Amino acid sequence: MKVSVCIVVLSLLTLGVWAEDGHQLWLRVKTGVPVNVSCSKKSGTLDIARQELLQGWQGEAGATVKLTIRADKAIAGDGFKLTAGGVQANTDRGILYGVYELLRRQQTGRKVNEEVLNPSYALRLLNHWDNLNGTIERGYAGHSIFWRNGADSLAVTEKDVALWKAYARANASIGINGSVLNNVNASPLILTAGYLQRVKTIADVLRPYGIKTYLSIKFSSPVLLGGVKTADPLDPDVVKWWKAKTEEIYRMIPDFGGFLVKANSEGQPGPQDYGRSHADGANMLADALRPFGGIVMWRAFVYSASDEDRAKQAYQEFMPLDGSFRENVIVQVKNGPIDFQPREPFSPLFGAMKKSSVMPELQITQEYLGQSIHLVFLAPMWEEFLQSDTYQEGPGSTVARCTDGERIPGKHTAIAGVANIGLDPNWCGHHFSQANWYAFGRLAWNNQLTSAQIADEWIQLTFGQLPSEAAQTGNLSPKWTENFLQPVKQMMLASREAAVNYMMPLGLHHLFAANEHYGPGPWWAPQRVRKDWTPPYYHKADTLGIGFDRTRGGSDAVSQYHEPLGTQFNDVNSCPEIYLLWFHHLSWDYRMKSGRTLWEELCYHYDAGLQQVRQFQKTWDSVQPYVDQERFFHVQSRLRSQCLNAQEWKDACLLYFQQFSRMPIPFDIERPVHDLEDLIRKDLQRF
Ligand code: GCW
Repeated sequence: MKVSVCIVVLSLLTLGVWAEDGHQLWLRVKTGVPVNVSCSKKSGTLDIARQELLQGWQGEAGATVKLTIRADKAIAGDGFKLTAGGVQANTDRGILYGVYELLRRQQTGRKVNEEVLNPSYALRLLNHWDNLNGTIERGYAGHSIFWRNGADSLAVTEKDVALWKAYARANASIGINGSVLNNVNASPLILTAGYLQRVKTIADVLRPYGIKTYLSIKFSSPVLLGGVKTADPLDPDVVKWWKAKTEEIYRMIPDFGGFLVKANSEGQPGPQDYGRSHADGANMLADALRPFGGIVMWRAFVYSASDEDRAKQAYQEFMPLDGSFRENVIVQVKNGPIDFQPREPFSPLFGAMKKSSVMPELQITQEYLGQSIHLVFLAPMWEEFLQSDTYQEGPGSTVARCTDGERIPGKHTAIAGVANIGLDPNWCGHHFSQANWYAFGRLAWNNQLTSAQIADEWIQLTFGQLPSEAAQTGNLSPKWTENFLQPVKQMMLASREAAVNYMMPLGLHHLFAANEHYGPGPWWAPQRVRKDWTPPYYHKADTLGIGFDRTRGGSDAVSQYHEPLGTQFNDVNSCPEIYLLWFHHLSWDYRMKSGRTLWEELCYHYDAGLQQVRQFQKTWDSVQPYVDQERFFHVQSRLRSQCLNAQEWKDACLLYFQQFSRMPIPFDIERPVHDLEDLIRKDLQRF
């Protein structure tokens, strides 16, 4: 018995198959090649840089790497220069990023040429929607790494510190330099002494890794905590309260980053409760922060239950305020006009507000993209968004260029991603969701990177082996590249379009079952629920057709886009088919470019999505010899659940819409396997 166990273990080891919970993310190197590091300065950040080199060096054995802090006109902000002999930067943080880049190149077998690399955005932030009781809004990877419930909720343990360090290191390795530690649906308690003390402790751990700490605040805090009668931003007592609170924070955390605010949105209090504008609210906080160099990130995610098309409301609210925000306010805008759907056109606020700093908010946590069950690589979605042309000053004014300071010289350039990190051993719930954390950081650093390059790097770092080890196991060999890297990369790159196909193709959006935003619920529309929170508001299916008419004859959302884009979206013949039902209500027999009817095309998309997931299963099974068992089986089991869910999406949407189209599902498509009544019953039972 013992002998056979030994043989199994030995053969697993020789196959390179080792147990693995994924906790190491893309940072797996334990023993580097010997190297000398020389640096004329000492600091916590530089110590980390040195340590990383000693641990991860894969270059020439015994080489000396020089870390030089010297101003250079070509190097901007956190940027750095890679040279033959080492890394040069303006700041310690720049050195750290340079070291991570150097190691990444070595570990993925890329060349290190003399090159300057500057970040696209000065501020590259994670937004944690972590509640102070430890739960995470839209979190699918366990509880918060920062907060917990119970009697010992504020005690800082060694385990906490170790985890925060590992978190900070992972972020630093991809250039993330800020963390908002709590949910935008903020508890006022975050600003009380006990919690601020914990924030200070976290800030002290994150600081050497170049990460600044920020907090979400509740606008009514002066009333809830300070006994002030109002939270009116123009009231002197309110101004005084925020000033004092801000000073208190900076006494504890001198490099505190600032506040993130969700106001007058989804029931949160805000300046409009007192007849004031978003600018009044943001500016009051900005004034309190300015003496310390802090910033306000004010969210544009606002909409009300009015008759106005929800997709138009943020623009209507914020455009008139352009030019009235203080210099240290950044307006934070979600990528799409609705809400992190599998596919949306970009929000028209990008390229529109020219006198304010505007930052994109992306969602790394897969609230609407299969959560931590589905394998969906989000880089293609973000690439599509960043490379969308706003035409704000003629062609080439991509969202990327309008937000990184190139086209609209904003005072601040920034980007945020809603984190997908929790206490699960693998941090993100799904091993492949780690790739989304990674991709966000890489794109925040360089918004011109392609999804393919990011996938390539991530796969190599996460599943590959070091050049020094690969010599023995053959893991970077052509065989590994052909049998593992290429198919897995293809799967990742196809995965977002697959999700769009089986959930909401051709511009459909928000067809989710209530609240949980996972399964399908195109039918869901109880009387008591706000219309704009129900799927029929978005798909508008009836016997005549389907889609939201946002043309000039409809809600006219198209006119919020610059020309010629507005006209392109408005005209059904030039509107890209990926956005067709976002902008148009069309008859079921509308002729698509393929020659099929709209109904048939919809059917083929839903089916194609399901088939794609089946293909992912085949791909993943085929790479088993190259993956450790733990991660292999975990992903395999998630793919099975994804496949079941994709089948539900297809069946639910096709059978539901078929009641209106009254047309057959094309006969070469696999038949639904569910009954519509069962799916609806199952869904409604949850409420
Ligand atoms: O996407 C929606 C989510 C809410 C979230 C809100 C927001 C934090 O369903 O859970 O609240 O957006 O972004 O404020």
